[in-house]
Amino acid sequence: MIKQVKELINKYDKITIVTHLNPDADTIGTALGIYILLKNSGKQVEVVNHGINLPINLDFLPYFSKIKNRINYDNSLIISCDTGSIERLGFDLNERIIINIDHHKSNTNFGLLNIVKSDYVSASHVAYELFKDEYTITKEVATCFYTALVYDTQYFTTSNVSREVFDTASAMISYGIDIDSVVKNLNQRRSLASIRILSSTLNSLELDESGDLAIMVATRDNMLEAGAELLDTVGIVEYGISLVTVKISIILVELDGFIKVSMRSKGIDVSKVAISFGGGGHYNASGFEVSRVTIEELKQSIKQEIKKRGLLNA
Ligand SMILES: [Mn+2]
Repeated sequence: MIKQVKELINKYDKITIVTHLNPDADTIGTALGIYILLKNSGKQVEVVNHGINLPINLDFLPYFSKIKNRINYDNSLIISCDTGSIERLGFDLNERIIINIDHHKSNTNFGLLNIVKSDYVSASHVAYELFKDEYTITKEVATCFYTALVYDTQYFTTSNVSREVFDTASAMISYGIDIDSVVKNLNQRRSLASIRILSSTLNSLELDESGDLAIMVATRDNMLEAGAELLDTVGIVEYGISLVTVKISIILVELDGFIKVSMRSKGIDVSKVAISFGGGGHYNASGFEVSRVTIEELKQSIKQEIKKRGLLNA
């Protein structure tokens, strides 16, 4: 596959690397890693995100400040990172040639070339395996890819972590990256608002009768009171799945005009639920957004969807 990717890259002088809406460390780390290795190979490259709120704790990554919120190159080759559908990029890219580098099970293969490996732990894992033999991996590239991998595996604790993942991480570390700095930046730069919203959201946790479904809610009022933005709610859903009886954990975050839902599971394919509400994701971690519905209505329809699919009957 790298031969085809390289051939396509060689046809373009300018390349635009695009990250997904509500960006996380995987989409940004993957994009910056590819940005650096292509720049070093002599290409003109830009990295873009459709929004304006980037996770600021990632500012230790090389070239983080180069990420723009508009595409400046016309007719450039597009490289999409960690994104399951073209809509999730936020830009109108329907007429563009795209290389799609991802690991989402729900990926719609919207690229001309699709390097989508749903058994890989991060998009950066896919990118590293793709580029390592044909392009130069430097310490800076490895730092970006490693950060993305550590983030998406939640410090090597997700169920898809295998010996091969540790081997890949070890290979990345061999480029001389500062692994202590990566973890400190990922794990010790929280906002106070994120702790406040964590507190009120945990208080809202409800279990169903059998204790296998946990639902939490961050209402608009909770968010305003905590001074929290969407970014501050990342990771709260994991507290639900950490409970011994829980098999599906769900958080509903009420934002301006829509509700954002994130789901986590133990051995249950929640991406099916996400897709039925117009979203997507992975087997164990998925999400979607809806508008024109109340928190209560949405809770009920999610429960119905889980019941209809028999996901908790095992
Ligand atoms: Mn990812």
